[in-house]
Amino acid sequence: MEQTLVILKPSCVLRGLIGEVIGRIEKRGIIITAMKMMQLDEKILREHYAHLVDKPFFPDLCASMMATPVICMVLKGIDIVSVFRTMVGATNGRKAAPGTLRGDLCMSGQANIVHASDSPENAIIEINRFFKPEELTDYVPSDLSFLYANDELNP
Ligand code: IDP
Ligand code: MG
Repeated sequence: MEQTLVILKPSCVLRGLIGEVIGRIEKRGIIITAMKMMQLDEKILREHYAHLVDKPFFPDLCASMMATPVICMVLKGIDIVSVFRTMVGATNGRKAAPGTLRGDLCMSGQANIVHASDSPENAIIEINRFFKPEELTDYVPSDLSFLYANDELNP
């Protein structure tokens, strides 16, 4: 089953939204296979946001991502990368659709509470960037029949 890397940003931690976001993840039927609190530094952020290092807002983005420890999670599910990106919503919280995490819970293009991998290829790279192999689990609930149909589990 596919996995994705999620970071609950300092804007989520500081606003007391950790439980709300994790609650929505659980209620959707998404499996959490790894989770930890971590203080990010500039080195890991330059890798993680390599596509943004030349942007004028990069120093501010870095500072905002180092403001508090973050929560890093690995989520598992069928098509989880695209499912969770849809659940997160557009980058700018003011433009994100109602019902999405950003559309319901934030008003900013930068302090937008959640990071989620944007492709299965990047998810693998990002999981390995933020987690050591021994921190990952193969956990799946013993009975998946309440989450998915047989032909979804065994196509
Ligand atoms: P994403 O988080 O929706 O995948 P990206 O374009 O990958 O969006 O940008 C990564 C993060 O950089 C965003 O979540 C946001 O925190 C920040 N960011 C992106 N664009 C801007 C901007 O124009 N101004 C300030 N911060 C930005
Ligand atoms: Mg991105």
